[in-house]
Amino acid sequence: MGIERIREQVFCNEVEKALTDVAKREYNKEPKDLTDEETYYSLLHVVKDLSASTKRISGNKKIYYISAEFLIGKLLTNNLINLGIYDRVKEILAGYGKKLSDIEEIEPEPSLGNGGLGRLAACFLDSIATLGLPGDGIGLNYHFGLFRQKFSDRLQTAVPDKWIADRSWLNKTDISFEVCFGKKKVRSVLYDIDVVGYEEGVNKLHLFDLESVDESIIKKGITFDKTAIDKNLTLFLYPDDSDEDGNLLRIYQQYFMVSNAAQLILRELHEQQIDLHRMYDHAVIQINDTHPTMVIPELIRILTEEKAMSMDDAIDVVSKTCAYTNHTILAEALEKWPLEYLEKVVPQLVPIIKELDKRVKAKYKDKKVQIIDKDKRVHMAHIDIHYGFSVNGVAALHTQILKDTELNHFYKIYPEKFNNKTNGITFRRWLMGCNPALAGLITDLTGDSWKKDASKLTALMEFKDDADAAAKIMAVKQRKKDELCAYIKEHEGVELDRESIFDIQIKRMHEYKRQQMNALYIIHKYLEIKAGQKPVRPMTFIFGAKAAPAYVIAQDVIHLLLCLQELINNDPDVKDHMKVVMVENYNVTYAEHLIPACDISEQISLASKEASGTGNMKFMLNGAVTLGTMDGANVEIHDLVGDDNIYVFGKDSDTVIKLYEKSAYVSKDYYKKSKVIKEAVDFITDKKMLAIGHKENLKRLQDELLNKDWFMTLLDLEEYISVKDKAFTDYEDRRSWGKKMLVNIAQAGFFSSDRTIEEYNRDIWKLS
Ligand code: 26V
Repeated sequence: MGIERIREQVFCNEVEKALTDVAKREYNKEPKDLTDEETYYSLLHVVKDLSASTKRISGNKKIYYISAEFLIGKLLTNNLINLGIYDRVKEILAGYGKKLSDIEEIEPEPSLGNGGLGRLAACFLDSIATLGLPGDGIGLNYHFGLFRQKFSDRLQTAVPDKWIADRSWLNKTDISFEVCFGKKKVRSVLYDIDVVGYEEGVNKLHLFDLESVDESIIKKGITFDKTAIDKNLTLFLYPDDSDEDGNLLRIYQQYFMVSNAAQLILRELHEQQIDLHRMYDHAVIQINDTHPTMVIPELIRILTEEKAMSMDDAIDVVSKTCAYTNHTILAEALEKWPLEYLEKVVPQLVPIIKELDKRVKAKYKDKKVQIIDKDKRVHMAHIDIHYGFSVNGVAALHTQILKDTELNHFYKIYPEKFNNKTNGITFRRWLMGCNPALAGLITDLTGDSWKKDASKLTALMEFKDDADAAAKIMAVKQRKKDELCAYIKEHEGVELDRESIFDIQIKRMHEYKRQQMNALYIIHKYLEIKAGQKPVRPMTFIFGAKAAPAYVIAQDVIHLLLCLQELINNDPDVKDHMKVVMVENYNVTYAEHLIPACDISEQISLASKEASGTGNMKFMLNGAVTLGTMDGANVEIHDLVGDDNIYVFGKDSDTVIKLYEKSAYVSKDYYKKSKVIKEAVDFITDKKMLAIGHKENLKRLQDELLNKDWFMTLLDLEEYISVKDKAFTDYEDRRSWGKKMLVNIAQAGFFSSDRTIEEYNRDIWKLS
């Protein structure tokens, strides 16, 4: 028996003993007599103890990943896998007549993120620890996170999501800092969550909370007094910012996050007696989108005001410590705070920001690179680019667009700062965790070296003409589809056809992602079936998405989908040929059930708008075939799998960018030209729809498509319909479809976040 195996056995015996001890102490029961809930809390206890006794990763230099979001998902399974005891715990529980999957259900999901940006941060923490790199996340401990979505009257409503239970993965520390907003002072309390690397040591996710936070100020839904800063700061992620108080609250939250981050980092450097003039040799700060940007002026402020450093030196040191990642080119998401707001919230930073701006203006005449513009708005990304040493985009195409257009003025000044880091996903959660059957099959076919080196997945390519291997992959898919049918029946009350094609679009609800285009396809199919044209095989369309509460059109698209669900699933002529289901409160846990069961992965954003996408990678890894535009990382997926193993459609990014430049897109023209488009768009307000839904919402959405359609839905609709029809037809050639699935899985290794983090470390962080 190898040393590793012996260690594992000792560890496993310890686990069983520890579980017995906890059950006795906490519940005065034998483990076999515990309820599922008691079993979960006992396991939580045991796993927390185990990770606390695992070595803390350390080194000469450390990465601090500051992010407003960490969408970590449930942690029990993940931690069991990474501690190397998942199978053993499953066995132990089976011995007590329990299923680990039932125990997993008990865990509340922390809702500390909104979408791809937050989930990426969580994957990165997993990979940083797995690679044994010293690196901690720093963010906020939102008590209610992002809202919980409920459907009522086919509309989205938002309610608080209380994810923190008495016992959770959070460990309260004795670290606490004072944070000043001008003369107003509040105190923080730090909570940590252990981040366990796969068969490695642990790092930390540091989540700061407000000491005086008060949950009782929440009124109806998710409303509360936005001005009660000393009570509300860490209640919600992305509180409504449709008014001034909401905007100010966002700035309060951001400063609270970075002031705490700066104090924590300086405290750790002080403990190691580091000369702050060489801070960059020991610390690197990755700024995840612009939300943490104020860490730059805040560090400069502390170094000059409290550490007696000269302004020149402080700017130099901080600029060599901070690196920025851009995650979007959408104008509305690029933060520009009115100087007046910053004066109200953080007056102490304003002189520093003005100084940074003055230096830029003295050096560069180009107005596009100013920090403070003529309307006195502070461009947060511009601070990052001038006063950080690295600027990266998150997929090859995205970085190219930043260089060529969006940030071209900066690229001309600092070409050496720009670099690409194509996103990735952790295979521990998105394959081993959510699809153990597929992980096992890959190991049976190729060995398990892919677990430590995902590029080894290409060994599967040897089986690309092996009918037996393809059949096994398809059998796993069918098993996951069966499981999903049961899950959706339980959670949504909708019965799905296990033999239909599962076509899935799950992501934030946004016009640029074009869920509305998918809806128009569904209408088109519905009309075809009503006219007697039946599909060869039934089709199932699944959606999951939350819409920002103040984003009206996004709410309308949800309404449209829920109306279609009602209409189609109850129409006797149609329901045996197609089903629509929009799942409620889509989150990481739901994704873990949906992704392994997917046949066709919908990645249909308007080219140039989706920075990368990471769901596309998760689907590919689980053997779904992509139907997508040449946008974000879809471009790289296409390069890897080739034309035969992906369905591509739509205008490319150059064409789209030119259409915007010339204001040349007129949606009405497409509507008038095409019968198919006209029929689908008209149907949104058909009397059948109005009998189910609200005229106000449906009409508003239809008018938007006809008169504005900013994200060019109708531009690509006809091609989308024909390419999607082709994919559905090809699906019937089961042998060749199995091969497509296999090639997708085999080529997915590039999208491991371990690869992404190795590149961040090699090019940006340079941790020794
Ligand atoms: C902006 C806003 C503005 C309005 C309120 C809610 C909200 C929430 C987040 C953001 C930032 C959007 C940035 C973002 O999430 N980008 C996504 O980052 C992923 C990881 O890099 C990437 O895969 C997605 O393509 C990109 O959309």
